[in-house]
Order: sequence, then C-alpha cells, then structure tokens
Amino acid sequence: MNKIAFITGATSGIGKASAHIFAKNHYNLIITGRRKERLDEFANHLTDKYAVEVLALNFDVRNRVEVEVAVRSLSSNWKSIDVLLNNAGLAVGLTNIQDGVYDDWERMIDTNIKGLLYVTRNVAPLMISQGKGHIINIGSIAGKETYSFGNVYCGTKHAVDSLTKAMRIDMVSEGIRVTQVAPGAVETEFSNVRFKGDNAKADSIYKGFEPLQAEDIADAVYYCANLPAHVNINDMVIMPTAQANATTIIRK
Ligand code: NDP
Ligand code: 8X3
Repeated sequence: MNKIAFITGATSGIGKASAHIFAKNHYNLIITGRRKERLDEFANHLTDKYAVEVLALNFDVRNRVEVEVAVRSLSSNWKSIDVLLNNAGLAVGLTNIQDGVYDDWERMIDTNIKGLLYVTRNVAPLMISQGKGHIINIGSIAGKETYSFGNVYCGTKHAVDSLTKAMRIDMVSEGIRVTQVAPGAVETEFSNVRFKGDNAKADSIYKGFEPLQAEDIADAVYYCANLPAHVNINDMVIMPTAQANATTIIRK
C-alpha cells in the first residue's frame, strides 16, 4: 500500500515541488491550499502523471474550524498519514516595527504560527494512534537570524524553530519524528507575496546569483522523510552557495 503525505500550501513553490517528488515516489497525497482552482488542477495533474491517489482539501490554515472539518472529513484510508509537511506560510511587507502594518503582522502570525499549530493539532493524533509518523516543518534562515525589516516574519519563523523542538519533545515517546527544514533564498512566489504583487521588486531579489529552486528543498524534504525508521534529522539549514547568511549574498 502506498504511504500518504499531507502537504500544506501545495499550490505553489516548495509545497508544489514536494508534492511532485512524493508522488513520483508512489506516495498518495493530501494536498491543501486556498486557491481551489489551482489545487484541483494540480491534483488531476499529479494523478495523471504519477498514477497515485490525490485528495485536494481546500481550506485556509488560519481558520481553525476549517482545518478541523477538513481533517475530520478524511475517510479512514486517508487517515493513516505517514508524513505531514507543514509548508504553508508567507511573509507580507518589509518595514520597521514602528511603521508596521497590523494586517500584515496578523497574516504572518496567523498563517506561519497558528496555522501550523492548527494543522499539527489535528493531524498529530492520527499519527499517534498508529504509533508512527513524521512531521516536517518548513522554517527559514529567518528563524535562525534576524535581519533589518524582517521583524515579525523572523519572529514567526523563530517560533517555528522553537515549536519544532517542542513537538519533538512532546511526541518522542509516541514514536513520532519531527524535523525542521530551514531554507535561505528560494525562488518561488514568496517575494511576489511579500511585496504584495510588485513583481519587478520580487524578481530583483533573485537577480545576480543562483538562488535555490523549490525542487532543491523538496529533495531535502523527501530525503528526511525516507531515512530508516530509527533515524531523524532534527534540523536542516539549506542555503544557495552564493548566500552566507540572511544578509550576505554575493551578486555578480
Ligand atoms: P509560495 O508563495 O510559492 O507558496 C506558499 C504556499 O503557502 C502556497 O501554496 C499558498 O497557497 C500557501 N498558503 C499561504 N497562506 C496560506 C493559508 N492561509 N492557508 C493555506 N495555504 C496557504 O512560497 P514558498 O513555496 O517559498 O513558501 C513555502 C514555505 O517556505 C513558507 O512557509 C515560507 O515561509 C518558507 N520559506 C520560503 C523561502 C523562500 O525564500 N521562498 C525561504 C525559507 C522559507 P494558497 O495561496 O493557494 O493558499
Ligand atoms: C525566506 C527567506 O531570507 O527572505 O524565509 O527570510 S528570507
């Protein structure tokens, strides 16, 4: 029987690339995201391309009730989840705290921290009931360092770093593996979202050096998820070769 991976934020970027690699390796998938049309089209594409079963769950991770209803709606064959990839997340805006936009702060905190917690709170008991499972959280270099104007986004990713450690402590006795994968600059829709549709500004972030691609992170996620059962990667920080830390990128 195929294993099952539950991937949040699979309509784009790292989540989408991860869905490809898990499906290619015969996992059945539960994929989630808010953009329903994209999500459904992607589910059909994966089914056609890889001949695996794909269930598309269209919900907003910020909405606790939607998360609960979506996970409770799973039929028993879909409940035996092997891997949860907590990937859905975003940065919005890049300003000083003193000029901060409340709505941006709330979107980041509600998505990156509370959304990740809501999904985990609902999926982890399913894993515990089967005595195995692997939770992989997508953190960031922003959860290891703090950079100018990154304030609240960095705070949310520091929270992911801390919550990953907490999940590991809380569930180690249940046989659940918990991993953080923390990337540097990855060329996805991330900067288009951060700069609120200013695509020229977003593109400029990845100019003059070779950034990571979503597939690079997906490869690492898949590697972590498919180690022998007694092996757990706690934390993996992945950077473009041209990037030394959050603020040092060598551009030609
Ligand atoms: P993308 O913008 O390409 O993808 C983000 C995904 O998250 C989309 O599928 C989006 O789907 C989903 N998402 C966002 N908000 C919500 C929500 N409220 N409910 C459900 N799904 C949501 O960016 P990335 O692939 O780059 O980002 C993925 C993760 O990687 C994020 O956690 C990000 O912080 C992290 N990261 C990214 C880095 C980068 O440089 N790109 C570096 C380090 C970490 P939809 O809009 O359809 O809901
Ligand atoms: C995304 C990477 O450096 O923009 O998490 O924070 S960074």
